[in-house]
Amino acid sequence: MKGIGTRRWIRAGSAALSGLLSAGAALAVAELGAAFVRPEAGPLPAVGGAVVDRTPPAVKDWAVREFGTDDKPMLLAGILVILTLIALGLGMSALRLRRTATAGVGAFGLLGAFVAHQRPGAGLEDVLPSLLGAAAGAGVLWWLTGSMAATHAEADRAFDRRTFLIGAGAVAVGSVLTGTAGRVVGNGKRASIAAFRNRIRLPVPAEPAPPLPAGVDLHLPGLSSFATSNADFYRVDTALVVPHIDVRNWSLRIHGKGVRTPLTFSYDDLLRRPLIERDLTLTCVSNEVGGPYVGTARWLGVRLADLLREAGVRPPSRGGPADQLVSRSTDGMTIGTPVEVAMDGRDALLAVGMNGEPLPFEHGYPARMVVPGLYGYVSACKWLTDLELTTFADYDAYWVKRTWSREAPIKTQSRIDTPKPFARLRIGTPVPIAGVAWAQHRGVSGVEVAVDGGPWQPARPADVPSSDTWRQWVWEWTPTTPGTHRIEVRATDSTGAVQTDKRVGTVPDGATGRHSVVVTVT
Ligand SMILES: Nc1nc2c(c(=O)[nH]1)N[C@H]1C(S)=C(S)[C@@H](COP(=O)(O)O)O[C@H]1N2
Ligand SMILES: [Mo]
Repeated sequence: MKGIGTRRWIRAGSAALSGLLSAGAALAVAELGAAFVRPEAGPLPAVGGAVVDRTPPAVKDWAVREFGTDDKPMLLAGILVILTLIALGLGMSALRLRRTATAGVGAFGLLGAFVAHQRPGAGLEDVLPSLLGAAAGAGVLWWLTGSMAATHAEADRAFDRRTFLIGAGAVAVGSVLTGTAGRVVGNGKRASIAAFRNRIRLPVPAEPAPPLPAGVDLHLPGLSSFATSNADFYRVDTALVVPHIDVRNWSLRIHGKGVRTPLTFSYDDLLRRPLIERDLTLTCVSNEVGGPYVGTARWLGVRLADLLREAGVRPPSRGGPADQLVSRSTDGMTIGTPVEVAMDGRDALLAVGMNGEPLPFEHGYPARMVVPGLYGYVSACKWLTDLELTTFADYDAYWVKRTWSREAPIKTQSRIDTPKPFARLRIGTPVPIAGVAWAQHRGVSGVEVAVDGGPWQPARPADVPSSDTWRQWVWEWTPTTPGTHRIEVRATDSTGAVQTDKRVGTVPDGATGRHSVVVTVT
């Protein structure tokens, strides 16, 4: 016969397991609920989204630096770890305080429901996944701990391991089935929206992109290609769940200060308008010197200025009262763009196509903004649903509330793509030093390379279709001395301004400094 001590341990372990199973059941039921309501209503995305929105900029910057695009899985993993600890705690306390612990599960459900209800675009139904989940979790905890919450002496008699294990097993199986059902329903909905997107035939552009000069791409190994494929295009956003918008229930509204005729467009309305196609380079303000958050795509879209003029909007220079255009997305992002810039004749687009297909879901389907010359956080709202004319004095957009600048034109930058850091080069063998440089809307006029702080050598810039794209460059180097060498690059924009060597961080309006690569010559 086992000693009392061992039995207590077994009961404690069973209680802890009950807590975990309760949380698992809650999440599974919530997953199923969210599949029917909307994915963002699930407690994990809702709480995660709330955490993202409240993360201090310094912490967010650290997370992006440490984990890059993996910051989101890391956040969800962090939430799951905390949830697991709470679940273990509630399970253990159910040993003595069954009612309180069960109520605790309910309280977490209420919290989840409250947070889900506060998320952008949420309706009353967004509370359902958390509430149903909490009910399931509370029920499971109450049921599994039924024979535990008594005095030790009683419980030692009442607790039957076999009965408990059968119950626990049933709960586990039920949770897996429920969670899987949720996944299946959710995936099914996304698949049907994806199938709809796949059937879209984008119209032929009224104004095709100017033909690319033959020499835009130097086709060197290790050098970023001039055109970035959708699969390779960087992604930066706050969305824990990539919005899958059904265009049949989608519209875009233009309204606000100085708008004579508020307008609303359906997806088909947009596709019926004359579309223009442009190669444009997009850059993120969070891109460190030498970083990867930059890419060039062929965008298809409506000229933003046309839509604004149709709504009766005048830029500030022509007496318009609004100097800020705030774009809003279905996931609650707000991005503020100077009206003057949107209407100054540059190819500011309300884009529907990217590299010959409808926008990928990750890149803003069904419609997004692309404004050459401005960092993404002040110009490139994805999953767009609303354009409001207002003033910078009256309204701060999402990132501006979080210490970033109101206005952020792109700073001239250049990057060495090849050779890679710490590459081994051979003495006496010529090697191409190559990369990309960008200064959208001003254009890159020249690129220079220096070795070990020596004289600046002119690199050969590739062709470009306009001033709105990045520019490849190459400089051939024949190493003559063994050892480590530092290769540095700088670009000059078309105004004649040379890229500064002054190192500043990404906050508040973009990093400066020069990219360099250290190589070993043997
Ligand atoms: N809805 C929404 N749009 C957004 C963002 C976002 O977080 N949410 N991020 C912006 C930022 S900071 C950048 S740099 C670009 C990146 O666009 P991409 O992910 O298509 O490369 O999208 C912009 N548009
Ligand atoms: Mo960005």
